[in-house]
Order: sequence, then C-alpha cells, then structure tokens
Amino acid sequence: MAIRKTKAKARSKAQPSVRKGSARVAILMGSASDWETMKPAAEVLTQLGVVSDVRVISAHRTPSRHHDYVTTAEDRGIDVFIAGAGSAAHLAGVTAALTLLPVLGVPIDSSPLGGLDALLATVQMPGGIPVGTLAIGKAGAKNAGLLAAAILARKDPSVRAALARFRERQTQSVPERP
Ligand code: RP5
Repeated sequence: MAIRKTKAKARSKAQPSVRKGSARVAILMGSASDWETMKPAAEVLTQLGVVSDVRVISAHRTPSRHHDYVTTAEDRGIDVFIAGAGSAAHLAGVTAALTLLPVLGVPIDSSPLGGLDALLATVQMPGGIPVGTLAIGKAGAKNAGLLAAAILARKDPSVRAALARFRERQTQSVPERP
C-alpha cells in the first residue's frame, strides 16, 4: 500500500500554516465501545486548545474507511494519530503502516484479558513500522493526548505555552499532606 505523497513538505517550512480551527490530531478507535476509554485523549487536547478529529474506524471491520481516512489525513492538516483498540489490537500498527505521521497507540482493556492482549499487540511492532505505545486504558489515552500535544509543541508556541500551564496547574494541585 503506497503512502501518499503529500503537501507536508511545503507545510512544514511555513509554520504556522495550520488552518485555524482545523483538526491536527486524529483520534481513532476500533469501536464506539472504546469511546469512554479514549475520551481523556480528546478532553486533554481540548484543554490545551488543540482540535482533534474523533473517529470510529476499525482496521478489520471497516478496512476501506481506515485506508481512506489515514492516507488523506495529512493533506487535511493532521499531524499526529492516536489509535486505541482492544483485543488483537492492530489498529495502531496498520495506521502506522499507512502514514509517515507519528502514531500513538492506546491499548484498551475491553477484553477478558484486561488489555494485556491489546498492550502486547500494540507495543510489539516488528522493527520498521513504529508505534509509540502508551499505558493500557484511560491513563494511556490521556497521556497519548499529552504526548500528541508535546509533538505539536515543538513547532507551535501556543501549544507549548498551554502544556506548560497544564504542568503548572497539575503541580499546584498536589497537596503537601494527605
Ligand atoms: C476491538 O474490539 C475494539 O477496539 C474494541 O476494543 C473491541 C470490542 O469491540 P466491540 O465488540 O465492543 O465493538 O476491535
């Protein structure tokens, strides 16, 4: 499957060339039943002022939808993918195979194995197609959102400032005593 040639080269030189209000992070999940787990990714990105595009896309149940979405995403302004799936979770790996954009994988604890199956399926990519794998479940989803923002923050001062404020608030919220 060919990775589409994109306008990314032109875009990368002229930061910020991002259309205001357009999604920069795509949040994919294998099933609508994954949404409760994946919601923290979308929520933390919203807090940081980053627009995300949330989609139910399954690598095995909707393969054409998956292929079409991923191979056209960069031209629509997407910079990072977050892909969450449970069980034999191949969504993140197949997404990574279809794009040169960074892909962050969130293993979802939706199976009788409590997400260990999804963790191994997501993290154990053979060398050549990387997936940055986060923790199982909601903590992984939240950290995927934060890591996506950190990637954007390298070239976007407003996201960097929002991340710094987030960290500062988090630090302030930790009590000195229980
Ligand atoms: C995976 O199978 C999905 O990511 C989900 O975590 C799991 C169960 O999906 P449903 O049967 O609830 O649609 O593909």
